[in-house]
Amino acid sequence: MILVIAGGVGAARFLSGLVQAVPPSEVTAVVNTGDDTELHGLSISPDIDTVTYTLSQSIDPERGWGLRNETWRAMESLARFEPVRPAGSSAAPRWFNLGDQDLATHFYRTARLSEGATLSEVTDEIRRAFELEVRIVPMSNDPVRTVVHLESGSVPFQEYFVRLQHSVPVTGVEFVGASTSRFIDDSLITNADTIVIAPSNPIVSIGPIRAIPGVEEALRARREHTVAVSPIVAGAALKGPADRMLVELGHEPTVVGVARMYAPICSTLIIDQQDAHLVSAVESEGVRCIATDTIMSKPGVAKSLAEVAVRATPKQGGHTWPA
Ligand code: FO1
Repeated sequence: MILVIAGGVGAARFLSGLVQAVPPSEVTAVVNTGDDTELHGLSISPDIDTVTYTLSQSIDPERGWGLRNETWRAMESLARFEPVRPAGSSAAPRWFNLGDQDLATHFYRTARLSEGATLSEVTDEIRRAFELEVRIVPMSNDPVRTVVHLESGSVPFQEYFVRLQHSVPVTGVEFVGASTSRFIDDSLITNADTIVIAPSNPIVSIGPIRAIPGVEEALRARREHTVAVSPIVAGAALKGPADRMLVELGHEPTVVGVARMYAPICSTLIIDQQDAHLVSAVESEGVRCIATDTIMSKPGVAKSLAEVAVRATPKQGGHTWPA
């Protein structure tokens, strides 16, 4: 079994390549829920939905979130209420857009959670509804919420990422609830033939998962079987604020900086060929380094990258690869 530690868009693209390289039934994605939020009265799990929508090829390819061929009638209709909404009310937050089809997913998840279902139960129902074989599990069934500290105060993750367009410097991040949360299933880490840290934001996508008690130790114990794919290419993130956050929080926004963050839990880091001149610098951090094409917007790269990643570990995902 191949366990992929996943955030949003980059992880979803990697997973869509991995399921072309090995049978989906051999893959489990454990997904960050620190981005989760309650808005419009609905329970929203953005990274889980991006992984689900991408693997079912329903994702809107431009946005990288939400569904393709989307309409926004419900959101447009909320505008009517803005003039009458009392100050301080969080109703009708039009800065956070929910498409009409996407609403169905949030209606279903919110209703099932309110009946007492766990997030992992609902996530599995939704993944089956989208006819996926890949197992998709939340990092925890307990609430963990990423809070971003700014000079002007602290905001929930989605307010930083969407309402503020992540255009403000970050002074810190906090994973509220992580210290009392339980990892979804320890056997996922102990039994995996290969663990892949997907090309997600090391701080706010991979960080919340590492912050769950016991996870860091469990990952250290499997370090030899763990490979990471750098989300930073030529000193920049391909999408989102990862490079700026690394700098703002005192890390080096390069593949060497990523190697330093991941060295305790992974033995191989895959970097893009644009950073091939940094292979030895990465290896001086105690991490084996492989340079290859990691720009998954090009056809076929996600699959070839996934093969390189899984085959870089001793048990190669427990998969029998064609000779
Ligand atoms: N991102 C935006 O930039 N603007 C939005 O209005 C927005 C709405 C949204 C709704 C549902 C969902 O699952 C994701 C949504 N996202 C939006 C993306 C989301 O903020 C990010 O996917 C993650 O939280 C960061 O990986």
